[in-house]
Amino acid sequence: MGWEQAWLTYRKQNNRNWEPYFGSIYADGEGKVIKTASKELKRAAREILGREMKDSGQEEHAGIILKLVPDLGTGTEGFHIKERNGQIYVMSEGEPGLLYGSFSCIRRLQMEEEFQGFDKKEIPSNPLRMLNHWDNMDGSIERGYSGNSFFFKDQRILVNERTVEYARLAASVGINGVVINNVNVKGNATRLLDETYGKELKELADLLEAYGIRLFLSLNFAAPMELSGLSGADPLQEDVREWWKMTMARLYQRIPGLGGFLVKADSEGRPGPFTYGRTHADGANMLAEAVQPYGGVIIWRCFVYNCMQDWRDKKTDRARSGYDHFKPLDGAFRDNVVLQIKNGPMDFQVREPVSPLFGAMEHTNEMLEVQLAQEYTGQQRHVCYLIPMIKEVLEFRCGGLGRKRVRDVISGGGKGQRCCGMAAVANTGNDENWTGHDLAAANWYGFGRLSFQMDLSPEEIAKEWIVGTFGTDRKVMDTIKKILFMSWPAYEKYTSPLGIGWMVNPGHHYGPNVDGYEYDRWGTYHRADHLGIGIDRSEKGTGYALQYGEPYASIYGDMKACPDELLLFFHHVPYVHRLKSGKTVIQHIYDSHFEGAQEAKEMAACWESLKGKIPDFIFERVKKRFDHQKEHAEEWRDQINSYFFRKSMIEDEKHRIIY
Ligand code: GCW
Repeated sequence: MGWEQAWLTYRKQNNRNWEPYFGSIYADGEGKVIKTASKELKRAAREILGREMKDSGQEEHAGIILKLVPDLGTGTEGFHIKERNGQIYVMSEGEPGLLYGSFSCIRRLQMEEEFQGFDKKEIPSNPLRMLNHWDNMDGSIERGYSGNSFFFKDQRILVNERTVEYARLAASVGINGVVINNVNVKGNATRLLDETYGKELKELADLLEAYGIRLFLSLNFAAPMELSGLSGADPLQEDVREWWKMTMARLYQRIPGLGGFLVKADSEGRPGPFTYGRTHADGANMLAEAVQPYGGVIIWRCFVYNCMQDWRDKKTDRARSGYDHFKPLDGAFRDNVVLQIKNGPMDFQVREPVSPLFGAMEHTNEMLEVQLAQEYTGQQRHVCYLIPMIKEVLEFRCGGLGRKRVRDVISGGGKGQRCCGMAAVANTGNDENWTGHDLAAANWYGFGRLSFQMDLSPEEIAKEWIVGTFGTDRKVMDTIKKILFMSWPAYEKYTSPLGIGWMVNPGHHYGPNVDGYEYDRWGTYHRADHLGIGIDRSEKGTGYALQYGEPYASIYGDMKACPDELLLFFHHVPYVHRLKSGKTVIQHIYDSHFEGAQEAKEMAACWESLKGKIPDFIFERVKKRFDHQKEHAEEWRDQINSYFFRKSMIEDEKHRIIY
């Protein structure tokens, strides 16, 4: 077929109890999304139970009933499933809720669970649950590790069966918005705004809409100059503002269902309001005003920093920049603007503190951005299950101990906000298995499920994903679960120690290079010398720690209170500094690198124990990646350990060989 079904791989099952339900279906209404829901249930019944579900003209004779119920209390995307006397009612106030409810029933089939007495009400935690694709129109993907784009090829938009399968997978985990093009909008991608791609975009938007997903685009702030030759893109200049209004009016006329736009401005060479001496609120509000009449949303990224900063100044610190730029603008953004904030203040390292911007802007919509594309976490050649990390971020008490968490802020905190939620940089591509590494699909699945239901635990999510993908064999379930939960800690151990990060090669960002941070022309990012390592971000240093509210400003700012795993992010310490664990920093570096590389071997061995239990071609495909990971983990171990051995000239207490 050319691609696989990931977690929607249906296996035949024989459960007589299910039969009464999956004989016929009654769908209340003719809407596009209800039709999809009914189609999906039929497909699952056919492939799992070998049954053709009939359309029933009457509610009382159907096994499954998809029913729109006003004032049900579910909202349009929530659902209520209720089994009663041999019938399953899937109910919602809106069509998308019926689709999510249907996928919930299908998950139950996959998990081999009974329906009798089943009664479940679920309301999505977040209004926006989005995937951001960094796909370029030539078909390449920025930071893509799973082949080429399935949205673009040779400057054209693709709409085909693969797109349908993508929409199914995304909708099945609750994704409701998709940005199809790279935030670095260059070349033809700027033309996504004009009529050049109007027809294809409409087709794509329609296709996605049938799965309850809205299409979003990344836009180029300098589009008025590039498309119409205006002399500038000053957000306060009348002709620029008019241009955007007119452009949006035309675009929304072509594609009324368009969700809105994602904007990267004034960052890494992208144009933005700073050129004109304007603020990011000026820039975002201009666009927000232009899309307001059509219900559009402007998602404005806070990843704004000057990569050419002169680090010799002690207070200069990239980690500070998000907060420094945006905090003063609290309250200045229009209601249909949401700020999209990366989980950490730097850039998707394996360990970072949670960005201090969360919860710091009481009067501004905020949304979380995480990166499933494993740019800094093994590029989908290493396994790295990121859901436990994302969960930690969501649970972080950004408002202070016992106070509000990141999840409360981004979900709108019960204030009925529409403009907030979660976004992930997608890890998908045209590879047959979608994500390059088969186990990386757990991150796509997990992100969707978690964004829909933040109460789910990483364990529950892992279980569902394993069963959907590989079936219910106990040994397969236990082994893959073990691998997933070892993977993030192991990756952290054999790569960068104690929160320091960035020890990768410049450009492609893969593989060990202790001094590889490309934006540091004035010395090494980690500030290691023969005595110590780490960046002083306390009050005496860059002052970054002070961007947090209490108690974090005090905890992070104090070397003794700072948690071990973030110590070098916040402090410069001697190699002989003792951690809370009792070890010295240098001994921790040695030990964790030996341990991590050993754990990579263990994970590989776990996988090998599954031979014969999962399809051969998948087994071999994943084994190859583990073979590489094992070797590469050793390379990491050796490079990091020998670098710090030579720098510090302190012997490993355990006298292991350090190359
Ligand atoms: O991490 C950096 C990546 C860039 C990316 C940028 C961003 C899309 O290396 O490739 O650009 O982040 O998030 O904008």
